[in-house]
Amino acid sequence: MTVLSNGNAESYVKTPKIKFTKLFINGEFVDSVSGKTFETIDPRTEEVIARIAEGDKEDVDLAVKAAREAFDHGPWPRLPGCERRRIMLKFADLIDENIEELAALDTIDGGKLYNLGKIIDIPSAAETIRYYAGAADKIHGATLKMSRDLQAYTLHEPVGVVGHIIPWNFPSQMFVMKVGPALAAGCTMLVKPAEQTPLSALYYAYLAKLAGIPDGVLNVITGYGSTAGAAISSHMDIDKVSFTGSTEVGRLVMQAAAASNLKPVSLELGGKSPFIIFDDVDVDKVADLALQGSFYNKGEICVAGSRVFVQEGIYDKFLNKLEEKVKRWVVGDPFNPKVHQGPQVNKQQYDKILSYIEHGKKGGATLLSGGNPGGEKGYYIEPTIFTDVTDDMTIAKEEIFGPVMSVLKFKTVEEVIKRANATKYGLAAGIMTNDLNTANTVSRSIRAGVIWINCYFAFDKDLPYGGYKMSGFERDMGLEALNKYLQVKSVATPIHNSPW
Ligand code: TXE
Repeated sequence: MTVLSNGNAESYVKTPKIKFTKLFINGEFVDSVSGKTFETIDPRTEEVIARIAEGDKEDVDLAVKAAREAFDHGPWPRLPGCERRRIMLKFADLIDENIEELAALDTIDGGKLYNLGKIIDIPSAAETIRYYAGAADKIHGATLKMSRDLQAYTLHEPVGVVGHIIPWNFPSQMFVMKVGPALAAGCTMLVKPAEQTPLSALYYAYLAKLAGIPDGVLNVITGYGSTAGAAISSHMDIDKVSFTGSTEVGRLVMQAAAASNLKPVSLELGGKSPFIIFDDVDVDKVADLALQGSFYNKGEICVAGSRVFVQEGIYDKFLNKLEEKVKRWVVGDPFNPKVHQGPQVNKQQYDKILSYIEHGKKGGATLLSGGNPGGEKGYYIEPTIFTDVTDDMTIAKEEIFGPVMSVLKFKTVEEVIKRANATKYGLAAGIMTNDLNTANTVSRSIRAGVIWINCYFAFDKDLPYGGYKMSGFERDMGLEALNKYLQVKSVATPIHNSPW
Protein backbone atom coordinates (compact mmCIF):
# COMPACT_ATOMS: atom_id res chain seq x y z
CA MET A 1 0.00 0.00 0.00
CA THR A 2 1.09 3.59 -0.44
CA VAL A 3 1.43 5.75 2.63
CA LEU A 4 1.38 9.47 1.99
CA SER A 5 1.16 10.64 5.55
CA ASN A 6 4.83 10.94 6.46
CA GLY A 7 5.08 14.67 6.06
CA ASN A 8 6.81 14.43 2.67
CA ALA A 9 3.49 14.30 0.86
CA GLU A 10 1.84 17.28 -0.74
CA SER A 11 -0.18 19.30 1.77
CA TYR A 12 -3.93 19.29 1.37
CA VAL A 13 -4.72 21.02 4.66
CA LYS A 14 -8.06 22.79 4.62
CA THR A 15 -9.08 24.72 7.70
CA PRO A 16 -12.78 25.41 7.86
CA LYS A 17 -13.64 28.24 10.22
CA ILE A 18 -14.93 26.89 13.53
CA LYS A 19 -18.06 28.95 14.12
CA PHE A 20 -19.78 27.00 16.88
CA THR A 21 -18.16 25.70 20.06
CA LYS A 22 -20.89 26.14 22.66
CA LEU A 23 -23.85 24.06 23.80
CA PHE A 24 -27.09 24.64 21.89
CA ILE A 25 -29.98 24.93 24.36
CA ASN A 26 -33.40 26.41 23.69
CA GLY A 27 -32.31 27.96 20.40
CA GLU A 28 -29.16 29.65 21.78
CA PHE A 29 -25.45 28.84 21.86
CA VAL A 30 -24.46 28.99 25.53
CA ASP A 31 -21.50 28.17 27.76
CA SER A 32 -21.74 25.17 30.04
CA VAL A 33 -22.93 25.87 33.57
CA SER A 34 -19.50 24.89 34.92
CA GLY A 35 -17.73 27.02 32.29
CA LYS A 36 -15.58 23.97 31.49
CA THR A 37 -14.38 23.14 27.98
CA PHE A 38 -12.61 20.21 26.33
CA GLU A 39 -10.29 19.92 23.35
CA THR A 40 -11.27 18.44 20.05
CA ILE A 41 -8.24 17.07 18.21
CA ASP A 42 -7.36 16.79 14.51
CA PRO A 43 -6.33 13.13 14.01
CA ARG A 44 -4.18 14.09 10.99
CA THR A 45 -1.90 16.32 13.03
CA GLU A 46 -2.69 15.42 16.68
CA GLU A 47 -3.20 19.16 17.23
CA VAL A 48 -6.09 20.92 18.97
CA ILE A 49 -8.74 22.27 16.58
CA ALA A 50 -10.86 24.11 19.15
CA ARG A 51 -12.08 24.06 22.73
CA ILE A 52 -15.69 22.97 23.05
CA ALA A 53 -18.15 23.61 25.89
CA GLU A 54 -18.19 20.62 28.21
CA GLY A 55 -21.78 19.84 29.09
CA ASP A 56 -22.62 17.91 32.24
CA LYS A 57 -25.69 16.99 34.28
CA GLU A 58 -26.78 20.61 34.91
CA ASP A 59 -26.64 21.37 31.20
CA VAL A 60 -28.57 18.20 30.36
CA ASP A 61 -31.19 19.35 32.90
CA LEU A 62 -31.49 22.71 31.14
CA ALA A 63 -31.78 21.08 27.73
CA VAL A 64 -34.42 18.63 28.98
CA LYS A 65 -36.37 21.52 30.55
CA ALA A 66 -36.36 23.34 27.20
CA ALA A 67 -37.32 20.19 25.29
CA ARG A 68 -40.07 19.34 27.80
CA GLU A 69 -41.54 22.84 27.53
CA ALA A 70 -41.38 22.63 23.71
CA PHE A 71 -43.10 19.26 23.83
CA ASP A 72 -45.79 20.05 26.41
CA HIS A 73 -46.65 23.58 25.30
CA GLY A 74 -44.75 24.39 22.09
CA PRO A 75 -46.01 24.24 18.52
CA TRP A 76 -43.84 21.39 17.15
CA PRO A 77 -45.87 18.32 18.21
CA ARG A 78 -49.10 20.19 17.46
CA LEU A 79 -48.24 21.42 13.98
CA PRO A 80 -50.00 19.73 11.10
CA GLY A 81 -47.59 17.18 9.63
CA CYS A 82 -47.35 19.18 6.40
CA GLU A 83 -45.94 22.15 8.36
CA ARG A 84 -43.28 19.99 9.99
CA ARG A 85 -42.52 18.66 6.53
CA ARG A 86 -42.09 22.17 5.11
CA ILE A 87 -39.64 23.18 7.84
CA MET A 88 -37.69 19.93 7.59
CA LEU A 89 -37.38 20.34 3.81
CA LYS A 90 -35.91 23.78 4.41
CA PHE A 91 -33.48 22.21 6.91
CA ALA A 92 -32.45 19.68 4.22
CA ASP A 93 -31.90 22.45 1.66
CA LEU A 94 -29.68 24.32 4.11
CA ILE A 95 -27.62 21.17 4.64
CA ASP A 96 -27.16 20.96 0.87
CA GLU A 97 -26.09 24.61 0.75
CA ASN A 98 -23.38 23.90 3.35
CA ILE A 99 -22.03 20.59 2.03
CA GLU A 100 -18.40 21.65 1.75
CA GLU A 101 -18.20 23.17 5.20
CA LEU A 102 -19.92 20.23 6.88
CA ALA A 103 -17.74 17.71 5.02
CA ALA A 104 -14.60 19.62 6.00
CA LEU A 105 -15.66 19.67 9.67
CA ASP A 106 -16.09 15.89 9.71
CA THR A 107 -12.71 15.52 8.00
CA ILE A 108 -10.72 17.59 10.47
CA ASP A 109 -12.61 16.24 13.48
CA GLY A 110 -12.90 12.56 12.49
CA GLY A 111 -10.28 11.96 9.78
CA LYS A 112 -12.99 11.09 7.23
CA LEU A 113 -12.39 11.38 3.49
CA TYR A 114 -13.39 14.85 2.38
CA ASN A 115 -14.41 13.84 -1.14
CA LEU A 116 -16.70 11.09 0.11
CA GLY A 117 -18.15 13.52 2.64
CA LYS A 118 -18.98 15.87 -0.23
CA ILE A 119 -20.57 13.27 -2.45
CA ILE A 120 -21.97 10.76 0.05
CA ASP A 121 -22.15 11.63 3.74
CA ILE A 122 -23.51 15.16 3.61
CA PRO A 123 -25.82 14.87 0.55
CA SER A 124 -27.24 11.69 2.03
CA ALA A 125 -27.70 13.51 5.36
CA ALA A 126 -29.87 16.05 3.53
CA GLU A 127 -31.74 13.24 1.75
CA THR A 128 -32.40 11.49 5.06
CA ILE A 129 -34.03 14.62 6.44
CA ARG A 130 -36.10 14.87 3.21
CA TYR A 131 -37.17 11.23 3.49
CA TYR A 132 -38.51 11.76 7.01
CA ALA A 133 -39.98 15.14 6.06
CA GLY A 134 -42.04 13.22 3.54
CA ALA A 135 -43.29 10.94 6.29
CA ALA A 136 -44.30 13.74 8.67
CA ASP A 137 -47.78 14.13 7.17
CA LYS A 138 -48.40 10.42 6.72
CA ILE A 139 -48.44 9.29 10.32
CA HIS A 140 -51.68 7.57 11.16
CA GLY A 141 -53.14 4.73 13.11
CA ALA A 142 -55.81 2.20 12.16
CA THR A 143 -59.56 1.80 12.42
CA LEU A 144 -60.24 -1.46 14.22
CA LYS A 145 -62.96 -3.96 13.70
CA MET A 146 -64.08 -4.74 17.23
CA SER A 147 -65.89 -7.91 18.17
CA ARG A 148 -68.48 -6.02 20.23
CA ASP A 149 -70.66 -2.99 19.66
CA LEU A 150 -67.70 -0.65 19.74
CA GLN A 151 -65.83 1.48 17.30
CA ALA A 152 -62.13 1.86 17.96
CA TYR A 153 -59.07 3.38 16.43
CA THR A 154 -55.39 3.86 17.23
CA LEU A 155 -53.52 7.15 17.36
CA HIS A 156 -49.77 7.24 16.74
CA GLU A 157 -48.45 9.94 19.03
CA PRO A 158 -44.90 11.25 19.49
CA VAL A 159 -43.09 9.52 22.31
CA GLY A 160 -42.05 12.84 23.92
CA VAL A 161 -38.58 14.13 24.81
CA VAL A 162 -35.87 11.98 23.22
CA GLY A 163 -32.19 11.73 24.16
CA HIS A 164 -29.95 10.72 21.25
CA ILE A 165 -26.42 9.55 22.14
CA ILE A 166 -24.30 9.13 19.02
CA PRO A 167 -20.77 7.98 18.10
CA TRP A 168 -17.94 9.56 16.10
CA ASN A 169 -17.52 7.31 13.04
CA PHE A 170 -20.28 8.94 10.92
CA PRO A 171 -20.96 12.22 12.75
CA SER A 172 -23.27 13.67 10.09
CA GLN A 173 -25.20 10.56 9.16
CA MET A 174 -25.66 9.51 12.78
CA PHE A 175 -27.03 12.94 13.60
CA VAL A 176 -29.69 12.97 10.89
CA MET A 177 -30.56 9.28 11.19
CA LYS A 178 -31.60 9.95 14.81
CA VAL A 179 -32.98 13.47 14.50
CA GLY A 180 -34.87 13.03 11.19
CA PRO A 181 -37.49 10.47 12.26
CA ALA A 182 -37.84 11.99 15.74
CA LEU A 183 -38.56 15.42 14.26
CA ALA A 184 -41.05 13.96 11.79
CA ALA A 185 -42.83 12.14 14.63
CA GLY A 186 -43.27 15.44 16.50
CA CYS A 187 -40.81 14.71 19.30
CA THR A 188 -38.49 17.22 20.92
CA MET A 189 -34.94 16.18 21.72
CA LEU A 190 -31.39 16.60 22.79
CA VAL A 191 -28.42 15.13 20.99
CA LYS A 192 -25.12 14.27 22.60
CA PRO A 193 -22.51 13.89 19.87
CA ALA A 194 -19.36 11.92 20.63
CA GLU A 195 -16.66 13.93 22.39
CA GLN A 196 -14.27 13.08 19.52
CA THR A 197 -16.45 14.74 16.84
CA PRO A 198 -18.63 17.56 18.22
CA LEU A 199 -18.17 20.12 15.44
CA SER A 200 -20.71 19.19 12.77
CA ALA A 201 -23.50 18.52 15.31
CA LEU A 202 -23.34 22.14 16.46
CA TYR A 203 -23.43 23.27 12.84
CA TYR A 204 -26.55 21.15 12.20
CA ALA A 205 -28.18 22.76 15.25
CA TYR A 206 -27.51 26.20 13.75
CA LEU A 207 -29.00 25.14 10.38
CA ALA A 208 -32.06 23.68 12.11
CA LYS A 209 -32.71 27.01 13.81
CA LEU A 210 -32.23 28.85 10.51
CA ALA A 211 -34.76 26.51 8.90
CA GLY A 212 -37.38 27.47 11.49
CA ILE A 213 -37.33 24.53 13.88
CA PRO A 214 -38.70 26.17 17.04
CA ASP A 215 -36.49 26.83 20.04
CA GLY A 216 -36.25 23.94 22.48
CA VAL A 217 -37.13 21.28 19.88
CA LEU A 218 -33.53 20.36 19.02
CA ASN A 219 -30.80 20.84 21.62
CA VAL A 220 -27.17 19.74 21.39
CA ILE A 221 -25.08 18.97 24.47
CA THR A 222 -21.41 18.40 23.75
CA GLY A 223 -19.42 16.60 26.43
CA TYR A 224 -18.25 13.24 27.70
CA GLY A 225 -20.15 9.98 27.85
CA SER A 226 -19.65 9.19 31.52
CA THR A 227 -21.03 12.62 32.52
CA ALA A 228 -23.36 14.17 29.92
CA GLY A 229 -24.21 10.82 28.31
CA ALA A 230 -24.93 9.15 31.65
CA ALA A 231 -27.08 12.13 32.70
CA ILE A 232 -29.25 11.52 29.63
CA SER A 233 -29.74 7.79 30.15
CA SER A 234 -30.60 8.24 33.83
CA HIS A 235 -32.78 11.35 33.42
CA MET A 236 -36.25 11.12 34.94
CA ASP A 237 -37.84 13.44 32.37
CA ILE A 238 -36.53 11.94 29.13
CA ASP A 239 -39.08 9.62 27.51
CA LYS A 240 -36.82 7.62 25.19
CA VAL A 241 -33.12 7.11 24.57
CA SER A 242 -31.73 6.20 21.19
CA PHE A 243 -28.11 5.08 21.44
CA THR A 244 -25.44 4.08 18.93
CA GLY A 245 -22.04 3.02 20.24
CA SER A 246 -20.24 0.17 21.91
CA THR A 247 -21.99 -2.89 23.33
CA GLU A 248 -20.45 -2.18 26.76
CA VAL A 249 -21.89 1.34 26.94
CA GLY A 250 -25.19 0.15 25.46
CA ARG A 251 -25.52 -2.10 28.48
CA LEU A 252 -24.85 0.86 30.83
CA VAL A 253 -27.44 2.98 29.04
CA MET A 254 -30.04 0.26 29.42
CA GLN A 255 -29.23 -0.24 33.09
CA ALA A 256 -29.50 3.50 33.76
CA ALA A 257 -32.81 3.69 31.88
CA ALA A 258 -34.19 0.80 33.91
CA ALA A 259 -32.96 2.25 37.20
CA SER A 260 -34.47 5.69 36.51
CA ASN A 261 -37.86 6.11 34.83
CA LEU A 262 -37.95 2.86 32.78
CA LYS A 263 -37.67 4.82 29.57
CA PRO A 264 -37.55 2.66 26.45
CA VAL A 265 -34.15 2.40 24.84
CA SER A 266 -33.06 1.56 21.34
CA LEU A 267 -29.53 0.29 20.83
CA GLU A 268 -27.34 0.02 17.74
CA LEU A 269 -24.08 -1.58 18.90
CA GLY A 270 -20.96 -3.33 17.74
CA GLY A 271 -20.49 -6.08 15.19
CA LYS A 272 -18.09 -8.66 13.76
CA SER A 273 -19.76 -9.29 10.46
CA PRO A 274 -18.98 -12.22 8.16
CA PHE A 275 -18.20 -11.54 4.50
CA ILE A 276 -18.70 -14.96 2.87
CA ILE A 277 -17.22 -15.73 -0.54
CA PHE A 278 -18.23 -18.90 -2.40
CA ASP A 279 -15.98 -20.33 -5.08
CA ASP A 280 -18.33 -19.53 -8.03
CA VAL A 281 -17.66 -15.76 -7.92
CA ASP A 282 -15.63 -13.37 -10.04
CA VAL A 283 -12.62 -13.23 -7.72
CA ASP A 284 -11.32 -9.94 -9.08
CA LYS A 285 -14.56 -8.05 -8.40
CA VAL A 286 -15.15 -9.65 -5.03
CA ALA A 287 -11.61 -8.86 -3.86
CA ASP A 288 -12.36 -5.16 -4.44
CA LEU A 289 -15.59 -5.45 -2.48
CA ALA A 290 -13.86 -7.31 0.37
CA LEU A 291 -11.25 -4.55 0.66
CA GLN A 292 -14.01 -1.95 0.88
CA GLY A 293 -15.87 -4.14 3.36
CA SER A 294 -12.93 -4.12 5.76
CA PHE A 295 -11.21 -0.79 5.11
CA TYR A 296 -13.97 1.68 4.18
CA ASN A 297 -13.99 4.60 6.63
CA LYS A 298 -10.66 3.16 7.97
CA GLY A 299 -12.57 0.15 9.25
CA GLU A 300 -14.42 2.38 11.72
CA ILE A 301 -17.82 1.07 10.80
CA CYS A 302 -19.97 -1.23 12.85
CA VAL A 303 -20.99 -3.31 9.81
CA ALA A 304 -17.39 -3.83 8.60
CA GLY A 305 -17.15 -7.24 6.92
CA SER A 306 -13.99 -8.00 8.87
CA ARG A 307 -14.34 -11.81 9.01
CA VAL A 308 -13.76 -12.80 5.40
CA PHE A 309 -14.68 -16.48 4.87
CA VAL A 310 -13.31 -17.82 1.58
CA GLN A 311 -14.25 -21.19 0.13
CA GLU A 312 -11.22 -23.44 -0.28
CA GLY A 313 -11.41 -23.75 -4.09
CA ILE A 314 -10.51 -20.08 -4.60
CA TYR A 315 -8.61 -19.40 -1.38
CA ASP A 316 -5.11 -19.03 -2.88
CA LYS A 317 -6.31 -17.16 -5.95
CA PHE A 318 -8.29 -14.76 -3.75
CA LEU A 319 -5.28 -14.05 -1.51
CA ASN A 320 -3.14 -13.26 -4.55
CA LYS A 321 -5.75 -10.78 -5.75
CA LEU A 322 -6.05 -9.17 -2.32
CA GLU A 323 -2.29 -8.80 -2.05
CA GLU A 324 -2.11 -7.22 -5.48
CA LYS A 325 -5.01 -4.81 -4.81
CA VAL A 326 -4.09 -3.69 -1.31
CA LYS A 327 -0.80 -2.34 -2.73
CA ARG A 328 -2.88 0.28 -4.51
CA TRP A 329 -4.80 1.27 -1.37
CA VAL A 330 -3.52 4.73 -0.42
CA VAL A 331 -3.32 5.90 3.19
CA GLY A 332 -2.86 9.60 3.89
CA ASP A 333 -4.35 13.06 4.28
CA PRO A 334 -8.13 12.65 3.93
CA PHE A 335 -8.32 15.93 1.99
CA ASN A 336 -6.14 14.41 -0.76
CA PRO A 337 -8.51 13.07 -3.45
CA LYS A 338 -6.12 10.16 -4.21
CA VAL A 339 -6.33 8.80 -0.69
CA HIS A 340 -8.52 5.80 0.25
CA GLN A 341 -7.97 5.86 4.00
CA GLY A 342 -7.41 8.69 6.47
CA PRO A 343 -6.28 8.56 10.11
CA GLN A 344 -8.12 6.71 12.87
CA VAL A 345 -10.30 8.98 14.96
CA ASN A 346 -8.06 9.34 18.03
CA LYS A 347 -5.11 8.01 19.97
CA GLN A 348 -7.25 5.61 21.99
CA GLN A 349 -8.64 3.87 18.88
CA TYR A 350 -5.19 3.96 17.23
CA ASP A 351 -3.56 2.22 20.21
CA LYS A 352 -6.41 -0.26 20.48
CA ILE A 353 -6.13 -1.26 16.81
CA LEU A 354 -2.34 -1.61 16.96
CA SER A 355 -2.69 -3.84 20.00
CA TYR A 356 -5.13 -6.09 18.10
CA ILE A 357 -2.60 -6.24 15.26
CA GLU A 358 0.01 -7.45 17.77
CA HIS A 359 -2.49 -10.09 18.96
CA GLY A 360 -2.85 -11.25 15.36
CA LYS A 361 0.92 -11.46 14.84
CA LYS A 362 1.52 -13.34 18.09
CA GLY A 363 -1.62 -15.48 17.87
CA GLY A 364 -0.46 -17.52 14.87
CA ALA A 365 -2.16 -15.76 11.94
CA THR A 366 -0.13 -14.97 8.81
CA LEU A 367 0.38 -11.29 7.99
CA LEU A 368 -0.33 -10.81 4.29
CA SER A 369 0.02 -7.03 4.28
CA GLY A 370 0.31 -3.97 6.53
CA GLY A 371 0.63 -4.44 10.25
CA ASN A 372 2.30 -1.11 11.06
CA PRO A 373 1.49 2.50 11.90
CA GLY A 374 1.10 4.51 8.71
CA GLY A 375 3.24 7.56 9.52
CA GLU A 376 5.17 9.46 12.13
CA LYS A 377 2.50 12.02 12.84
CA GLY A 378 -1.25 11.49 12.93
CA TYR A 379 -3.18 8.33 13.76
CA TYR A 380 -2.57 6.48 10.49
CA ILE A 381 -2.47 2.68 10.29
CA GLU A 382 -1.65 0.53 7.27
CA PRO A 383 -4.51 -1.58 5.93
CA THR A 384 -3.74 -4.93 7.50
CA ILE A 385 -4.68 -8.38 6.22
CA PHE A 386 -4.25 -11.55 8.25
CA THR A 387 -4.72 -14.95 6.61
CA ASP A 388 -4.89 -18.47 8.09
CA VAL A 389 -7.09 -17.01 10.80
CA THR A 390 -9.01 -19.50 12.95
CA ASP A 391 -12.31 -18.89 14.74
CA ASP A 392 -10.76 -18.97 18.21
CA MET A 393 -8.26 -16.15 17.57
CA THR A 394 -8.93 -12.82 19.28
CA ILE A 395 -8.79 -10.98 15.94
CA ALA A 396 -11.59 -13.23 14.63
CA LYS A 397 -13.80 -12.74 17.68
CA GLU A 398 -13.57 -9.13 18.82
CA GLU A 399 -14.65 -5.94 17.10
CA ILE A 400 -11.42 -4.15 16.15
CA PHE A 401 -13.02 -1.07 14.56
CA GLY A 402 -9.97 -0.42 12.41
CA PRO A 403 -8.44 -1.41 9.05
CA VAL A 404 -7.81 -5.06 9.92
CA MET A 405 -9.16 -7.95 7.83
CA SER A 406 -9.13 -11.57 8.97
CA VAL A 407 -9.32 -14.20 6.21
CA LEU A 408 -10.67 -17.65 7.14
CA LYS A 409 -10.99 -20.74 4.93
CA PHE A 410 -14.12 -22.92 4.71
CA LYS A 411 -15.37 -25.96 2.79
CA THR A 412 -19.18 -26.26 2.84
CA VAL A 413 -22.34 -24.14 3.08
CA GLU A 414 -23.38 -25.80 6.36
CA GLU A 415 -19.97 -25.23 7.89
CA VAL A 416 -19.79 -21.55 6.99
CA ILE A 417 -23.31 -20.85 8.30
CA LYS A 418 -22.38 -22.35 11.64
CA ARG A 419 -19.09 -20.48 11.87
CA ALA A 420 -20.53 -17.17 10.67
CA ASN A 421 -23.18 -17.37 13.40
CA ALA A 422 -20.69 -18.30 16.11
CA THR A 423 -20.44 -14.75 17.47
CA LYS A 424 -22.24 -12.72 20.09
CA TYR A 425 -22.91 -10.09 17.43
CA GLY A 426 -25.51 -10.05 14.66
CA LEU A 427 -25.35 -6.79 12.76
CA ALA A 428 -24.65 -7.60 9.10
CA ALA A 429 -23.39 -10.22 6.67
CA GLY A 430 -22.20 -10.29 3.07
CA ILE A 431 -22.84 -13.29 0.81
CA MET A 432 -20.96 -13.49 -2.48
CA THR A 433 -22.23 -16.18 -4.82
CA ASN A 434 -23.94 -16.60 -8.18
CA ASP A 435 -25.93 -19.58 -6.94
CA LEU A 436 -29.46 -18.52 -6.00
CA ASN A 437 -30.03 -21.51 -3.73
CA THR A 438 -26.88 -20.81 -1.77
CA ALA A 439 -27.75 -17.10 -1.47
CA ASN A 440 -31.25 -17.90 -0.24
CA THR A 441 -30.16 -20.60 2.18
CA VAL A 442 -27.36 -18.57 3.73
CA SER A 443 -29.29 -15.28 3.94
CA ARG A 444 -32.10 -17.00 5.83
CA SER A 445 -29.73 -18.83 8.15
CA ILE A 446 -27.53 -15.95 9.24
CA ARG A 447 -28.74 -14.26 12.41
CA ALA A 448 -28.07 -10.63 11.52
CA GLY A 449 -30.15 -7.51 10.91
CA VAL A 450 -28.75 -6.65 7.46
CA ILE A 451 -27.76 -9.08 4.69
CA TRP A 452 -26.03 -7.93 1.52
CA ILE A 453 -25.96 -10.39 -1.37
CA ASN A 454 -23.31 -9.64 -4.03
CA CYS A 455 -22.87 -6.13 -2.65
CA TYR A 456 -21.71 -4.57 0.59
CA PHE A 457 -22.54 -1.34 2.41
CA ALA A 458 -25.67 -0.99 0.28
CA PHE A 459 -27.29 1.58 2.55
CA ASP A 460 -30.43 3.46 1.75
CA LYS A 461 -32.67 5.77 3.71
CA ASP A 462 -35.53 3.34 3.06
CA LEU A 463 -33.57 0.29 4.32
CA PRO A 464 -33.98 -0.40 8.05
CA TYR A 465 -30.69 -0.87 9.79
CA GLY A 466 -29.87 -2.54 13.12
CA GLY A 467 -28.83 -5.69 14.89
CA TYR A 468 -29.73 -9.09 16.23
CA LYS A 469 -28.23 -10.54 19.41
CA MET A 470 -25.71 -8.27 21.19
CA SER A 471 -25.60 -5.87 18.25
CA GLY A 472 -28.73 -4.24 19.66
CA PHE A 473 -32.41 -3.89 18.90
CA GLU A 474 -34.90 -1.61 17.14
CA ARG A 475 -33.97 -0.09 13.80
CA ASP A 476 -32.55 3.13 12.42
CA MET A 477 -33.50 4.30 8.92
CA GLY A 478 -36.56 3.37 6.92
CA LEU A 479 -40.07 3.82 8.22
CA GLU A 480 -39.16 1.36 10.98
CA ALA A 481 -37.18 4.16 12.61
CA LEU A 482 -40.21 6.44 12.63
CA ASN A 483 -42.06 3.88 14.74
CA LYS A 484 -39.52 4.04 17.50
CA TYR A 485 -40.37 7.69 18.11
CA LEU A 486 -44.12 7.04 18.16
CA GLN A 487 -46.36 5.36 20.67
CA VAL A 488 -49.75 3.85 20.08
CA LYS A 489 -52.86 5.03 21.86
CA SER A 490 -56.02 2.94 21.55
CA VAL A 491 -59.36 4.77 21.63
CA ALA A 492 -62.71 2.95 21.89
CA THR A 493 -66.29 4.21 22.07
CA PRO A 494 -69.77 2.57 21.80
CA ILE A 495 -71.19 2.76 18.29
CA HIS A 496 -74.69 3.49 19.60
CA ASN A 497 -75.22 6.19 22.07
CA SER A 498 -76.27 3.84 24.78
CA PRO A 499 -74.28 2.93 27.87
CA TRP A 500 -72.15 -0.05 26.92
O1 TXE B 1 -17.70 4.11 22.14
P1 TXE B 1 -18.74 4.55 23.23
P2 TXE B 1 -16.14 4.51 22.04
C1 TXE B 1 -17.39 0.43 19.29
C2 TXE B 1 -16.08 0.18 18.59
C3 TXE B 1 -15.14 1.09 19.30
C4 TXE B 1 -15.65 0.98 20.72
C5 TXE B 1 -15.28 2.10 21.63
O2 TXE B 1 -15.68 -1.16 18.79
O3 TXE B 1 -13.80 0.69 19.21
O4 TXE B 1 -17.05 0.92 20.58
O5 TXE B 1 -15.65 3.36 21.07
C6 TXE B 1 -21.26 7.95 24.78
N1 TXE B 1 -23.46 6.73 29.27
N2 TXE B 1 -18.21 1.42 18.60
O6 TXE B 1 -15.46 4.38 23.34
O7 TXE B 1 -17.99 4.87 24.49
C7 TXE B 1 -20.03 8.57 24.15
O8 TXE B 1 -19.77 9.85 24.72
C8 TXE B 1 -24.01 7.30 28.18
C9 TXE B 1 -19.23 0.91 17.73
O9 TXE B 1 -16.07 5.82 21.39
O10 TXE B 1 -19.80 3.55 23.25
C10 TXE B 1 -20.46 8.62 22.69
O11 TXE B 1 -21.32 9.72 22.48
N3 TXE B 1 -23.29 7.56 27.07
C11 TXE B 1 -20.15 1.95 17.29
C12 TXE B 1 -21.25 7.30 22.53
O12 TXE B 1 -21.63 6.95 23.86
C13 TXE B 1 -21.99 7.22 27.06
C14 TXE B 1 -19.66 3.32 17.09
C15 TXE B 1 -20.45 6.15 21.92
O13 TXE B 1 -19.28 5.96 22.66
C16 TXE B 1 -21.38 6.61 28.17
C17 TXE B 1 -18.67 3.70 18.07
C18 TXE B 1 -22.17 6.38 29.32
N4 TXE B 1 -21.68 5.79 30.40
C19 TXE B 1 -17.97 2.75 18.75
N5 TXE B 1 -20.08 6.38 27.86
C20 TXE B 1 -21.22 1.60 16.29
N6 TXE B 1 -22.19 0.78 16.70
O14 TXE B 1 -21.23 2.10 15.19
C21 TXE B 1 -19.89 6.81 26.60
N7 TXE B 1 -21.03 7.34 26.10
